[in-house]
Amino acid sequence: MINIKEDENLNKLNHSCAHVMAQAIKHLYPNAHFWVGPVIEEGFYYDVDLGDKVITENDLELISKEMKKIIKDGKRIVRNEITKKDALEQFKNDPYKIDLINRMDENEVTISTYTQGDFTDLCRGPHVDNVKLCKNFKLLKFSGAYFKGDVNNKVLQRIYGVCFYNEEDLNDYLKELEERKERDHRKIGATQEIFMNHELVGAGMPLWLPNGAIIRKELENYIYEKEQKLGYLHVYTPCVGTVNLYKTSGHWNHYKENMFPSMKVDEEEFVLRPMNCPHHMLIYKNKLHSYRDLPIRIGEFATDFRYEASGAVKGLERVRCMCQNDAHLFVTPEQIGDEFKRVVELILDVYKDFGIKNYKFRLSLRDKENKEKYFDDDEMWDKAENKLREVLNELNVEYFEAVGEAAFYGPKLDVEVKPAVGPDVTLSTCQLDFLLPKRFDLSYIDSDGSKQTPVVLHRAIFGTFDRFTAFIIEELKGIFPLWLSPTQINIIPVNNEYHLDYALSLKEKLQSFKFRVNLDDREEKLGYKLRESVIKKIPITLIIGQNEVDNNTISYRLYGSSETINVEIDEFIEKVNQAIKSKKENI
Ligand code: TSB
Ligand code: ZN
Repeated sequence: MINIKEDENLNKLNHSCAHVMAQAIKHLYPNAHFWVGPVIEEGFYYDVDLGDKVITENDLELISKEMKKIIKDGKRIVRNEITKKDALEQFKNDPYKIDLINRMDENEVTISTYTQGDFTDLCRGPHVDNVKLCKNFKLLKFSGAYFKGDVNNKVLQRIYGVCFYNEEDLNDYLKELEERKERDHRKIGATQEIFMNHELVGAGMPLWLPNGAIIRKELENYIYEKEQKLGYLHVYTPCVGTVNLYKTSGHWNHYKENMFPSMKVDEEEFVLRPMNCPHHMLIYKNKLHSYRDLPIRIGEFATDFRYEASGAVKGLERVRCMCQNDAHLFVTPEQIGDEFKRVVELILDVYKDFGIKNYKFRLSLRDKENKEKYFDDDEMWDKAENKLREVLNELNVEYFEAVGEAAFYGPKLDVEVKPAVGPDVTLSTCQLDFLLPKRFDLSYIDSDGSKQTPVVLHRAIFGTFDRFTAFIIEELKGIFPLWLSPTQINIIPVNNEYHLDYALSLKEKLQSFKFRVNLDDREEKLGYKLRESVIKKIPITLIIGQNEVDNNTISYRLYGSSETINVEIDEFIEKVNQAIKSKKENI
């Protein structure tokens, strides 16, 4: 997908189209007042104050129609440069524009307006020469948006659109949008019964259905095995802690807005935990350690709770109750490089297994100005940031740097991926931390007998099982490989009267090998059942008729193929076993 914001020509065109939309809105709703209308990665939007009016689908159509009229009329777009005084006069009836003008310094910026026919907007530009060029546009959606993003302010109507120079590009984009909607894990999650939500449980608190639970269990087994081989020690800890625990760690000061409010039980004050680091620090501290014990890698599939705005929660991707594939690695300063490298290698290994190719490494650094979010120790930060940079360069992986994205306790490497719908999200993360070990007074005895403080690497390979599952649903378009598929084999007897007994015995036999088998014994036509097996994206469908019963064999079809293959049962079992073990897509 092209990034419209970064493409100079498309940026200009979309910006002009936003003005055309504003002009149309002004024609239809003369009392409309406009805030800002920026170009974004996938088009543009404009925030509009329409009084009490809330935009509907029908309005979108009316606005589109009016825009077409304006575009057909073909007025030129003309730039004018004006003084601040003139600007204040010209926009005196537009409170939002006055707000913008008041914040402009005439000595630093040129104040300009753009006019097309009866409509003038305060704007820096640039724009295309004529509204005619905006003809290949589409208004996409609308939502409410707080003025200046502040929940205490008025809700404005935000209308989104997109514009291309030719019809073909617009159609291609609209087709891609449709395809993305089909891939959306919320849609597949519902049709394939992977998860659900219920208002009585609450926003951002998904319930994993049996199919989803199978996928999650497989993911847990998969990563557990990898971590075990790498020397991780797995633990279980409670998903609450006292407020004092989070005061000790610093979360209470630096992470409070992401936490659920505390609750009092007897004389103690508890919080639902947003992170597991404090618990793991205490497990480390439970024993004395020598430098010879390090690295110590404490892992947990740990449930956390975070406050996410109700408008931001999204399926399994952004939730308020999540399960991290978490681990904290306690290392000596000399071991940072090697251990960090092992984590990056594990990330790459896992991504290869899942065929994940579209991702970006982001080195997330602190914002030096933001003393509230980040603890104040420049030397410690510089040391940590340089160390990560050094290892990344050594590993020769491509990455970009992002200021202000670090955790409050240290810089991190994040892996960014693009969901089917909506902005990029972080999947895996590996974070360097010199702070928490100090706050918990952790130590080890060094080779010279001195007491030293370990360094901690926080890492989550899947990120959370929730977000990872959302992501692979979209990557795989709901077509799971055999090892992950909730139902692996669907048995269809051609005729229940003659073939059901054999099908039943087959089911039992296959289940004894721990395959996940469904027997479709409904009194429906073969063609209907076969189609349904495909709709449900089941990897293997067995078709059991007289031939199979007589010869004690099976016939199967693989998802995506119409070829029917006849084999001996033992051969089939061997193939399935092999495919599951090697995590192949199918047999
Ligand atoms: C890695 N203390 C570290 C841990 O040791 C930590 O909590 N890091 S985190 O804040 O970055 O969260 C880990 C991962 O959880 C993120 O990389 C992201 O993939 C996932 N995650 C974060 N917030 C959410 C959310 N609201 N819903 C689903 N997954 C989330
Ligand atoms: Zn952590």
